[in-house]
Amino acid sequence: MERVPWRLCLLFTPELCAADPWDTLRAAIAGGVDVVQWRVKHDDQGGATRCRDVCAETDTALIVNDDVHLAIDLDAAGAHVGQGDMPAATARALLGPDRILGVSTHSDAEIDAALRDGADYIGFGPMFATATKGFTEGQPNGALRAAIERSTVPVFAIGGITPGNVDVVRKHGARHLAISAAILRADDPAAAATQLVD
Ligand code: 3NM
Repeated sequence: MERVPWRLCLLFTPELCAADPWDTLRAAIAGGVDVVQWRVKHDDQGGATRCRDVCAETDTALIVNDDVHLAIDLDAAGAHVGQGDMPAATARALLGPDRILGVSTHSDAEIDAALRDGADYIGFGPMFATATKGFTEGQPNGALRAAIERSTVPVFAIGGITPGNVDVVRKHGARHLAISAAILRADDPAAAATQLVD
């Protein structure tokens, strides 16, 4: 089995959901999300545990954003670190060889460093402007394809991707997506996930 077999990552932040977060999470998974990233910046052990349990109902992989210790406590599949979080090399050492490490990247230098530090996948973005992280513009045309060619591990395109613009990202070579608002805020999260994965 591939080390990172997933295609559609949901960045799950309960407060961003338009409807009940747990209904939204279950619907997103039913629609085609195959890895969930718990992305909550404050301490919420109860929420994280519930997220782990909902993922377990369907054997959906769980990745914890930023908090490597929480990832280990929850026995999650792995952890994801951004450029301002714990250094990737430290995260790699703490996670050990079996858990997955994801790293956010935005440039060639960050991609090279992430690979050197042992990332199993990288996020690359932003593809478009997105309020979720306060980016006002996307990467230039061609940047995603260059990142995919440069990387030896799967590249999750991220940032402002919606069912309406996913074709553009796909044409630039994307085979892996990481999505927050377009699923969490959708009227029908399952349908949004299905449109993205199709
Ligand atoms: N990281 P949405 S863009 C968390 O480019 C995050 O590193 C990004 O959420 C990066 O799908 C982003 O709502 C926001 O735009 C993703």
